[in-house]
Amino acid sequence: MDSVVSDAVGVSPLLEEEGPVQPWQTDRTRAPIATKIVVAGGFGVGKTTLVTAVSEITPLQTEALMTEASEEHDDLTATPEKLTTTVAMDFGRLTLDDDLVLYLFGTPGQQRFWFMWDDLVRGAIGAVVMADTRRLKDCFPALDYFESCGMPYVVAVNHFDGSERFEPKDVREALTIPAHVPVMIMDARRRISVIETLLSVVGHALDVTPE
Ligand SMILES: Nc1nc2c(ncn2[C@@H]2O[C@H](COP(=O)(O)OP(=O)(O)O)[C@@H](O)[C@H]2O)c(=O)[nH]1
Ligand SMILES: [Mg+2]
Repeated sequence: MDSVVSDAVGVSPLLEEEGPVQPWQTDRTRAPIATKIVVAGGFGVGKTTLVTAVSEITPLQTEALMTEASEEHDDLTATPEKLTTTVAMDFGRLTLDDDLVLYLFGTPGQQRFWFMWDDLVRGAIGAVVMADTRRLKDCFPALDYFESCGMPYVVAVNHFDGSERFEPKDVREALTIPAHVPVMIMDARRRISVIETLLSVVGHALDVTPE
């Protein structure tokens, strides 16, 4: 069954043997492509904001009120107004062009939830690593993770009000991001900006995936 789906566009020899190809079998608009994209980055960088900005379903969030018990673990100096924290993950869905459905999975930022990452990234085509220029080093663990597992990723700098603006090339240098990895400046609160970022993940994943 898998081969019928994946070969529907290229018209598989298997289908020809089984009779004439029906128009619906080659009509790409009839077979939406569902892909999974992971959204990672440090605590408070804007992952939940990004998923919420584009999701057409009410994003599933597993936010919990921050308690005094998490105070010493979760650094709030850059986002003092933040009262909740993602303890498991964010989940949202975005349909583009009717035939490309993106499922977004936001990772929990805190180190104590890293044991979940291997499950969370399974089957994903790529990832967004969000960075806040005031706390660039917070995205190192995510960069290391995707580099080491070979998953295509783009770096998305989420600009917070009042933070100094940087050019993508400055961020690339500061984080030593390889030349083939896209680095973009975005705003997690703006739908268009988030869509641009997600499309660059899809494009980059297609570029780096061997035929
Ligand atoms: N000014 C500004 N605030 C943002 C932006 N993105 C997120 N925030 C705020 O920063 C805080 C942390 O964002 P959140 O999405 O919860 O971070 P997460 O821990 O990565 O999920 C929230 O209060 C957001 O409203 C942004 O682009 N600009
Ligand atoms: Mg969150």
